[in-house]
Formats: sequence, structure tokens, C-alpha cells
Amino acid sequence: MASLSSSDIDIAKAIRGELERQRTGLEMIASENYCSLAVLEAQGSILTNKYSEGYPGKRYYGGNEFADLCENLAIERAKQLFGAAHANVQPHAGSQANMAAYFAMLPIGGKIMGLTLSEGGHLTHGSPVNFSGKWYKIIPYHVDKESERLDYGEIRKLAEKEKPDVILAGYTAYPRLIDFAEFAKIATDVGAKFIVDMAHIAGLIAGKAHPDPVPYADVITSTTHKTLRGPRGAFILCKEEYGQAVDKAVFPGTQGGPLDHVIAAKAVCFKEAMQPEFRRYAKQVVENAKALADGLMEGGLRLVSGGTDTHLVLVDLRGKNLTGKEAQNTLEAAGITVNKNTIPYDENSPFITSGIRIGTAALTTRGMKEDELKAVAGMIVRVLDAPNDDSVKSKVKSQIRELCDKFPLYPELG
Ligand code: DSN
Repeated sequence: MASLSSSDIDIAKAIRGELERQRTGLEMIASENYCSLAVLEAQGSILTNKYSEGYPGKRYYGGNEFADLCENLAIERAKQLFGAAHANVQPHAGSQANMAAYFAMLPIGGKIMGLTLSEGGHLTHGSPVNFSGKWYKIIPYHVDKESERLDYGEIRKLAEKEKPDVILAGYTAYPRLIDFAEFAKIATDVGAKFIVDMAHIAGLIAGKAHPDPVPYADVITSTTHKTLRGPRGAFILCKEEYGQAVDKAVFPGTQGGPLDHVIAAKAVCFKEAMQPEFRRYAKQVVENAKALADGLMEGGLRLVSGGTDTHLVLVDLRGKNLTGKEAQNTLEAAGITVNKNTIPYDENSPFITSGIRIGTAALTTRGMKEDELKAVAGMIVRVLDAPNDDSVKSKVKSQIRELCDKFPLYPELG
């Protein structure tokens, strides 16, 4: 960062501070990860200077030989990695991917059936404060109150009654496997299109650690930076018959110039995810989440749905008389970053919440395994059992420093 340090010391210091924060703390936000240096290099490259509105071979600007090369590689690799017929790698972020998918698949004012946000959906799955809730008629479905799992019988009944244009699956805080085949059957039976937002589980799907939506979904949206461990960005996969509509919905429908530097980094990430090590990584992410879940439950915490099959656990804090906000702040003071999260049928607002969401993707990237995650679960329990005891927090913080030293992050960055 020599140039940055000499031209803008304030930003250089902030980036250095963030590197130190990432290195010395436990990053357990379920939607975060550490991308490779190769991804960082592609994303920080001079491709950021280029304008490439349009698609490879059909651009509105000249000079796109190398932008075309990168985008074609990203498209081909995304298709190969997921076995999809069509890929669009231009969406800037998950929300843009979802906006384009809806734009392609149903008219404004059409009906979308999605899991309600407070039970693990996403803002773009129909929240009234989001474009999705403002432009479409939203039919929310719910997890079962007892099992806290999807109830496919209830989802079918609702779909038969409401006849939505689109049924959505894929969530931000659902720790269990999703039965995409069952969803597709329901969608077909009621004449709906089936869209999957696999942002959280894309890396698990690529690594064969979660059932595959590709044979069942009409359109699949995803980000690249969560379990897939790529740059911050998104992409869309779909059946061949929807390819043209999806491409038009991304550009010119909802976006202008693509971010060529990010597209190059997406290509790098897709290549990395095709390597045999990535399968081991995805499997380890899930095994680590199970070890974390066991440790938390042994420490007396209740987990939504009683455990996990994925990269995350959702902790119900009501038994500890703590809100999610308090737990997030307390854990942060001890060096563990998580996010407050509503739990199904939460009585607290999204700013307070009764739960926290904890993920294992980033710690697994650092090389941690079940033993470390068991130890981390113990630290979380100790901190949450004594939220006002600063000596507990500082003891845990120094244990975390020692643990992090054993699993160095970005040593090449100096
Ligand atoms: N903000 C992401 C998450 O944390 O799940 C979803 O967009």
C-alpha cells in the first residue's frame, strides 16, 4: 500500500486497521469470509478503469478485448462449476441479482411467495421497506412454530390458495437443508416459477455439501463472497429458456456498466471453487458448524431448530435473559464478531432481536477445525454467561489472540 500511504494516509490507516481487526478477532458473521490473494489482486486491478456496457462481443464501447476475455471466462466457469445452462456474472450485489431475476420472471405487481424476513428470509424477498415489497404483492410463508423448520405441507397449501407467480427459496438465517425438489414440485403444480437465492449456501453447493438447486430451479441468484469465498458481488444462473430475459433484466434493465475488475475476480473464485480442496473446505465448514452447535448446546444455549446442517447456527438467547443486541456487543468486546438476528416468531424488533447468528465459513478458511470450534463455543458460552464481567471478556480476548496467531491471516500482506 505504498502509493496509498503516501497519497491518503487516512484511508491507508483505516485499511491497515481493518486488516489488524480481521487478523486478531474471530470473524463469525455467517455471510462473511476471507477471499484469496488472487481474488484480491484481480479485484484491485486496472480493470476498474474500463467501461463495458453490454455483453461480450456486443458492447457499447470499444477496447473490450480483455474485458470480454474475463467475462467469458467467468461465465463459462460459473456454468461449469454449478452445471448450469446459462450464467450472467454482471450483478453488482445480491439485491441487484434478485431485482433482475424478478424483473425477468414476473410483471411488476405480480405475486411472490417468500419466507418472511424475521424467520430467515431477506430484505429482497418481500420486505415492505424494500423494492420487492413495494413493487410486488408478497405472500409470506413461515417456518413451523414447533420444529422451526420449513413445513412443505403448509407451503403447498398456501401456494395452492394464492397461486403466486414466483416461489422463492434460499435464506439468510435458516440452519437446515432445503428440499429444492419439493419446492419445484409445488411451483410446477400451482403454475409458479421457482427462484432460488443461494447466496448463503453457494459455496456449500459448489463443494457438494448441500443439495443442489440447479436441476430444479428456473432461476438461481447468488452472491460470490459468502461461503463461495470470492469477491463482493453476485451472479445469476438459469435455464436456457430464461437466459435472454435474465440478461436483458440485468443490462439494460437494472444496471449500467459492469464492474470488470469484480467480474475478473469472480472468474478467479469460480476456478478456485472447482479445485478438490474446495470440496474439503465446504465439508469442513459444515462439520465445524456442527461442532460449534454441539459446544453451544452443551453450554446451555438453545439453538433454533435444535442444531444445524449448514454453515450457521441461530442462537435463541431468551433463556439467558439477553437480547441479540446485547450479546453482539458483549461478544464484540471479547473479540468475536457475530450479528444480532431475529429468531422465528421473535417478539423483539430487528434492531434488538432475541438471537444471534453465528457462521463458520471464515474460521474454516483460516484452517480451524472441530477442536478449535468446540473451544470457540466454550468461549462464547463463558462470555454470554457473564456479560457484565470485563475480566471474562479480557481473558477470552487474549485466548482468541493466541488462537488467531496459530492460524495467521494474509501473512503475505505484511
Ligand atoms: N447481509 C447478508 C447477510 O448477512 O445474510 C444478506 O444480504
